[in-house]
Amino acid sequence: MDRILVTSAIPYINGIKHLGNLVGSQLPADLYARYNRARGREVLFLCATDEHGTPAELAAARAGKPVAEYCAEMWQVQKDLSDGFGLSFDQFGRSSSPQNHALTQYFAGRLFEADLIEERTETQVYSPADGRFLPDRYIEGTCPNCGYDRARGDQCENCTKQLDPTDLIDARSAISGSTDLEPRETKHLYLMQSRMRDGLRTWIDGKTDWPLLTTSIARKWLDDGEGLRDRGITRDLDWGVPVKRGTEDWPGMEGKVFYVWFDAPVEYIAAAHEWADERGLAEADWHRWWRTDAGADDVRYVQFMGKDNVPFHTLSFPVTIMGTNSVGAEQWKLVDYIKSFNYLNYDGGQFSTSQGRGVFMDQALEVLPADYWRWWLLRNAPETSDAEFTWESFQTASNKDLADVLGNLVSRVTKFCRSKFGEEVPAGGQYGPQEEALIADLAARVATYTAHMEAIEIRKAASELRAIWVVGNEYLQSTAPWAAFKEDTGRAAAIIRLSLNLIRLYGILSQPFIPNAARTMLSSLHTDADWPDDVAAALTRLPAGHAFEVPENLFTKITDEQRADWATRFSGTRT
Ligand code: B3M
Ligand code: ZN
Repeated sequence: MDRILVTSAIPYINGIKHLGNLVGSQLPADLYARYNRARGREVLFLCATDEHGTPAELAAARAGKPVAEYCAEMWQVQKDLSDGFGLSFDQFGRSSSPQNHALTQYFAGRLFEADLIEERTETQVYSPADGRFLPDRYIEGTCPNCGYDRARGDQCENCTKQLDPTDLIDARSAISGSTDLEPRETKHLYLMQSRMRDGLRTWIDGKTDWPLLTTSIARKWLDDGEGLRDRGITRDLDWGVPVKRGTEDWPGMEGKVFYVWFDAPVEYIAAAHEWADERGLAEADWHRWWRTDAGADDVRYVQFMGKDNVPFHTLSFPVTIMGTNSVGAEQWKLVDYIKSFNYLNYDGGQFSTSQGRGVFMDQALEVLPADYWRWWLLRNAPETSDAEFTWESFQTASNKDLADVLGNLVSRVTKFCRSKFGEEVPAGGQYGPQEEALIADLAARVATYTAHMEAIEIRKAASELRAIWVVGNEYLQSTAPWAAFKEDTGRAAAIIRLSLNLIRLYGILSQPFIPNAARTMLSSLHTDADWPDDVAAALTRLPAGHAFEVPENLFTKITDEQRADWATRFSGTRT
């Protein structure tokens, strides 16, 4: 496969994401996209903000802003933070884009043709004072279970009991406070997922190489009768994609919008359309990524997401794609591999957006540059079980791996060379048995690292990368060029020549994890970043006489005072 399509779950627009969100999809997706680019493959890496639904409306109302304005502002905030973390999206789109409106309506039309959408009439709470139907979350009242007077129509926050709006005592509108609420009939569209059960099962059965976390969730939902029940895909809201069949109005559905989980995955496709439009490219340029009838057959499509998003990506969205492909000539691409993640916890509890608990993306960058965070988060990615962030573990990983091992090697080698041989790769001496042993060891390790990256085994890849840094340090320690220099300048020159090439190798291999440090390493060596398929050859790439500069220190250590300070600063909840 020479072309790789990568998508990350698209973050909700309401508010800044915490580190648990980041490591659950966007960051590992970036790792994989960067790795594939480093291998010379053509990559399209897409993400976006998920802008529809009640949470967006409520957050805008809390901010006292029209929802469109709120979303535009928060998109910019999230975009800047993703740039800050070095997330190398080719497009960071918006699910509210015109392209997504059109594509969502197109898919709905095709699903209707495929007999996978049904109209149903149901009864919901209407508020004449607000002039609208109220979704469960917009209804408040007293909890029949505990007496809490601000329970919501779907759940009591105080005692956690699941509720129906009709259970509430003295129910009122959360928008206007009006208690004049009445049941009214309203029509909605249902996606008949249950009709696709067999097709979905066959498809999932074929995915024997997928992570167990992904397939076990998919199977659980397939087996459980509830899991694949037909889902309402429309809502009585103002903000969202208006319900249409393609470009035509849908009789009886005036004033309604699609449910956020119907249009959000379509944004993966729409983001490619946005990408092409913003660059003045043709339709064919994004179709070749997404339509197998238009050149996307040789694309490998990999999705990244937290485990709570898996049902939507293994069941609902595939129904949209398979159903659409069953009518008409246009054939859309199904996902080839789904990498999903468990949760990251924060210091003995959970990260929580609603409670403001943990470290959020903006705060993290105020404390330290992105590479420190990227390294810790990816090295501890919650792949096979939940993981836990503690400041101690963060301090240790940063100080040991980044500062002591990698940073120290780069600084010792370049500074020693500058002081003894000047700022160019020294000539003289020859590689001997120690170099041969190192090269053989590294060749095996680079092969292992590559295999882990291909398999998206992130923790394993990180620990192999760390081992690759460590063997370089051990080599330097045992060959001791500073001592050798006094007896045999040629020998010291050979060791340093190899070590400078080692820095180049590390720069290339480390790019997906710590892109900023890697860029500094490679640019201070004035070198390219060809993937080291042949490690021995790669370690001779910088010849004697090749000029370099001593880079700034790559990493500084986290002091105990800083650690204690941050632990206190981030112990409470954010306001
Ligand atoms: N916004 C949920 C989440 O951020 C949702 C993902 C949509 S992916 C199409 O966890
Ligand atoms: Zn209660």
